[in-house]
Amino acid sequence: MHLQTERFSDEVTDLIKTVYKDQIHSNLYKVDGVTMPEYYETFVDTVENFQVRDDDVWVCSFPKTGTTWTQEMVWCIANDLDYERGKVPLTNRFPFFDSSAHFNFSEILKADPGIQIPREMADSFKYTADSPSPRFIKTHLPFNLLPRQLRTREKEPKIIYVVRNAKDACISYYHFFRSLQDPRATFEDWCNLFLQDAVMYGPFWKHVLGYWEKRIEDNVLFLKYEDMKQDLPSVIKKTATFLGKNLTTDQLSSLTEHLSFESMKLNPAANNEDLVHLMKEVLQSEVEGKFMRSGEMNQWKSAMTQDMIERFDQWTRENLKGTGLSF
Ligand code: PPS
Repeated sequence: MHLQTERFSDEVTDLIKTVYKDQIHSNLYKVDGVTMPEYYETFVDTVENFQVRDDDVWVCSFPKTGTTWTQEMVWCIANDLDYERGKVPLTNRFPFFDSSAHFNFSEILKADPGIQIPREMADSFKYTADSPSPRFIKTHLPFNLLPRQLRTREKEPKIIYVVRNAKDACISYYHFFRSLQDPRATFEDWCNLFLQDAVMYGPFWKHVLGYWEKRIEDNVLFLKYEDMKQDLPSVIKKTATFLGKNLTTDQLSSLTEHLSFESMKLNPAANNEDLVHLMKEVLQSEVEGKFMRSGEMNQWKSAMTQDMIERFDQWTRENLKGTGLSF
């Protein structure tokens, strides 16, 4: 399959290289309007022709918008709060479909045969394809890059999208990459890249709106990180209804507790520490940083300058005008 590709200007390309130090992430381009590593080209056909199943459950999101939180919620509801089976790492129970596009693991293994790469990461597409039903699948791909059977509705699995306000998503994304990539770039450089749609999976608003437009379809549920923070039990109930499940009052309160930031941070099966450890090993980063970092809303109030806040707000207003979506 051929998708249209486009390069960034030299100025943006230089900035990208100050943020990402590894080969794959520092070579970003636009494929069908989406910022992806050139290495993604290797997988375009695999993704396009991926065999979707009607009983799959897909959690889709832009990075750092509450994906892991939503995955754990969805998995627990769909599996009748089976906390015992929930001790298996989330990356295994709920594979990250496009994770193989981030690292060339065969090259990494050639350089360092001792490195332990879990099956679900070594070839995430194959691992997902081979998983037994019902499959739970995470992806950061925007709607226009999803497998054909999803886009055309030839298959109609459940799709749950989660979004977070752009400023906090940008801050969370920065800290995550800072801990992995030890960048020369400043936070302001990162914000500039974010606003220019030059971070992986961008443009942010195109990503969000691609799924927002689909929210009216029966198989799509659209959630907000901020609603989960403000009233988690209501979001759990809404998600349970969407998944065809009924929770008792006790189950609702036990799941609310299980999904609290404090519980998830301490839960080795859901706090992604193993994943971060592996990525730091691969990227040879020694920068401190936790996946479960702050878990708060409105971090931008103290993290961004007034000028940057205004730029983000203006950009948000322009992109959301007339869409009915607001934050
Ligand atoms: S990823 O790597 O894209 O999948 O990251 P993602 O899971 O989307 O986002 C990580 C941010 O979500 C926060 N998080 C939570 N917040 C509140 N409550 C719970 N239970 C929770 N679980 C994860 C996590 O801390 C990251 O946000 P920041 O702002 O960096 O803390």
